[in-house]
Amino acid sequence: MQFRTPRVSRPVAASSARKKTPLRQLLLPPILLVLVVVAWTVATSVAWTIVSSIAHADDAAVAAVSIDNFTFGPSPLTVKAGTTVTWTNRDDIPHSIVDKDRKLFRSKVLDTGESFSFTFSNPGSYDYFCSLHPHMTGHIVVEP
Ligand SMILES: [Cu+2]
Repeated sequence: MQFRTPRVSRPVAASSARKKTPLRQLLLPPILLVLVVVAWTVATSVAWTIVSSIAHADDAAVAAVSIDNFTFGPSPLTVKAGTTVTWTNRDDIPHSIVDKDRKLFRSKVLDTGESFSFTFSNPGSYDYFCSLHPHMTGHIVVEP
């Protein structure tokens, strides 16, 4: 009986208060840790998805052809459907780019340093030439 009275009146409140504090201290950090780890995982995966999709889009979407010394290069050039090909005249005389059938694309006469772009939407095999120097020819293969 002498033990019970002190236990119930004072130490219970003290011990329950003592118990609550360590419990919070023990439980909260793991929860915060889990939240931080989850947030970090989501953030990094979202960032990685964005970065890789941008890198992929850059890889697939554009290709370049240089016109130099009466030559298109690289030729043949193989690209994926949807790629935009840009021809740049690096020769010191004017050139142009026209598809063989004269139906798909036709640039204006490009002076030195000027460019012309065309997006190849459909898979196929495309011959083109320079209308000023018809012996200048190039070839592009568009894959699905
Ligand atoms: Cu030419």
